Amino acid sequence: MNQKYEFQSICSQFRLYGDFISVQPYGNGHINDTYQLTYCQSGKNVRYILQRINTNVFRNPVSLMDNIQRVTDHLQRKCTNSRGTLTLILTEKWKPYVVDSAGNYWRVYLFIENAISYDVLENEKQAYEAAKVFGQFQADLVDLPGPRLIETIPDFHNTPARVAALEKAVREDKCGRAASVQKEIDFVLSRKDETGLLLDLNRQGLIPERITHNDTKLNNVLIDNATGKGICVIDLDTVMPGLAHYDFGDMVRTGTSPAPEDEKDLSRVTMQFNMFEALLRGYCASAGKFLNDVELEYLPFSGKLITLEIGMRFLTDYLEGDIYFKTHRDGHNLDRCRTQFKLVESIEQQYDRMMKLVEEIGKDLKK
Ligand code: ADP
Ligand code: GN1
Ligand code: MG
Repeated sequence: MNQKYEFQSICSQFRLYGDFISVQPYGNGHINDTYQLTYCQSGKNVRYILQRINTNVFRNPVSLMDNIQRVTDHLQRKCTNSRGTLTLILTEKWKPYVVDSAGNYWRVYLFIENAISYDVLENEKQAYEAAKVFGQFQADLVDLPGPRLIETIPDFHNTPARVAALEKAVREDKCGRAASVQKEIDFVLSRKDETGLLLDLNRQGLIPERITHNDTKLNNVLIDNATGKGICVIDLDTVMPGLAHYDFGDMVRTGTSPAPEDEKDLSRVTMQFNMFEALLRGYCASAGKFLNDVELEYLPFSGKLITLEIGMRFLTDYLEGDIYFKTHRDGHNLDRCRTQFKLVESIEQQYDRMMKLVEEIGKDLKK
């Protein structure tokens, strides 16, 4: 492996014991650089996750790590087993991160063994389990003590602001790509009026601010290999104040289609109702106890909104020259955008049925 970073020097500053064995790139995240780190401890190989925080995206890594430390400490106090939450490894100086000589920020977590994260879910049980764990995550953070968490990315789910960013990218058209994606631009503009709906409800006091994960892509939850149970929420960089809908919406975006996020064959992209139902039931099994009636009513809408929002972020990045999300081929962001918009259409087609289901579940919750 190309030793781009001074791994041994970085790792030596964390409280990691035994002999350093190896470090290898790991996972499919679009933002941070993730590595699997192996140490030999008393003859046994032990794995860790080492991550370089993307500071182009997270401009204040010190506050971000403070958020994560507060959240993981709080979750650990509630958790009965060591695999139920991420565990940070601190440095020799008891800090949760190391800054290397080039100014990169690094952190280390215990590796959660015998569990897997899925880019595409295989069945309803996985959907139910993953959604239940994300709902429990929100429930566990309801009583987080101390000041409001820092917004690690301000306006992260402010959809109207995301539309404005797209419009700016279209005006500037830095890469001369706008004309070729007029259809996708129009797709967003024709739905622009709906994009402020959740923020309006929040301003009217109908849906409250909560502590939310904000990046509940289904590969950000680990599922136990043996039992199939959802065990741990990972990727905590965007845990901050938000609306419950941001989390449920992203579950619908990433958990209902049988095709991957960057599928080129759009005929494969569809919102599978059975998967939506499993997500909704799983989420309500844990979050049902604190959601109010309006929050519940707008869960189907959140699926549509967040899918549209992430689609427009991919489109914006395509227009700006692929500078935000990691890409692995030409047109990758555009492919991702198109799958999102296809999914939005599929959600729109099944919307009445989704609303009926949420109504039914709402009645059951009250029994
Ligand atoms: P990104 O922000 O780039 O998405 P993540 O924190 O989600 O990075 O990590 C990328 C991948 O690494 C995850 O999808 C998961 O497969 C794996 N991973 C992350 N943390 C752990 C952990 N503590 N134990 C096991 N696997 C992990
Ligand atoms: C990024 O970090 P990762 O890969 O889990 C992004 C999310 C997007 C997602 C799209 C901080 O998530 O907002 O929904 O890609 N994270 C950030 O796949 O921008
Ligand atoms: Mg991730």
